[in-house]
Amino acid sequence: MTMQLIYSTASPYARTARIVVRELSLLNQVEEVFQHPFENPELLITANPLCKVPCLVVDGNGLFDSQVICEYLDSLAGDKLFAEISKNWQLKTLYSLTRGILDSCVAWQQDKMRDQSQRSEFWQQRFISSIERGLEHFAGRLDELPKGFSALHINLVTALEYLSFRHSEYQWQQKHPQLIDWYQKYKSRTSITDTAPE
Ligand SMILES: N[C@@H](CCC(=O)N[C@@H](CS)C(=O)NCC(=O)O)C(=O)O
Repeated sequence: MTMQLIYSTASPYARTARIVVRELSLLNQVEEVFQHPFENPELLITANPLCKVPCLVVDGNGLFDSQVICEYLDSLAGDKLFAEISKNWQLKTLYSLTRGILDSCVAWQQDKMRDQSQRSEFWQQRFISSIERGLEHFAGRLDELPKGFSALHINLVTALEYLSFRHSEYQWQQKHPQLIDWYQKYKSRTSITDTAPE
């Protein structure tokens, strides 16, 4: 069975799905199709009425959003990346926190894309504060994360690299030095280097 994963290179959500594909050695079953959502491509709109990436097309049906795609792919490969998370409410909550941090990072970027006069200092500060508190929460709990490389690790590495990519002025290494050693352990994995945002 060949599935199509519709993605854009800048999307951190799409990146998590692409990392999962590589971690689970599913590249031979998943064809990655680049589409820019702002161009409203037919393939994407047909598969996902929200016209957002990522979207996985399986037997003509769209699967979304990124969490659903990642969990679906993991189920095909024998439940590796979510195994510990799905059995533990605290880990599930930490996983949700990684998604919330990604949401704030993307919302902040969307605000930056507006004309200067339409940007909101209020909302930017709220996004930045939630990112800051979220990463501090992790900085104090690194020993509570799943032992192996998991879906939670994937989201957190993706969030840190998205900050470097879109919000370098945030200087996450300076703000959260406890996360640097943790990040160094994972940043050279092929799944990570292969999917770096452009
Ligand atoms: N909750 C969704 C968010 C997906 C999302 O917002 N993707 C963005 C790219 S980062 C997108 O496609 N935006 C297009 C739009 O909002 O029209 C997920 O986890 O997949």
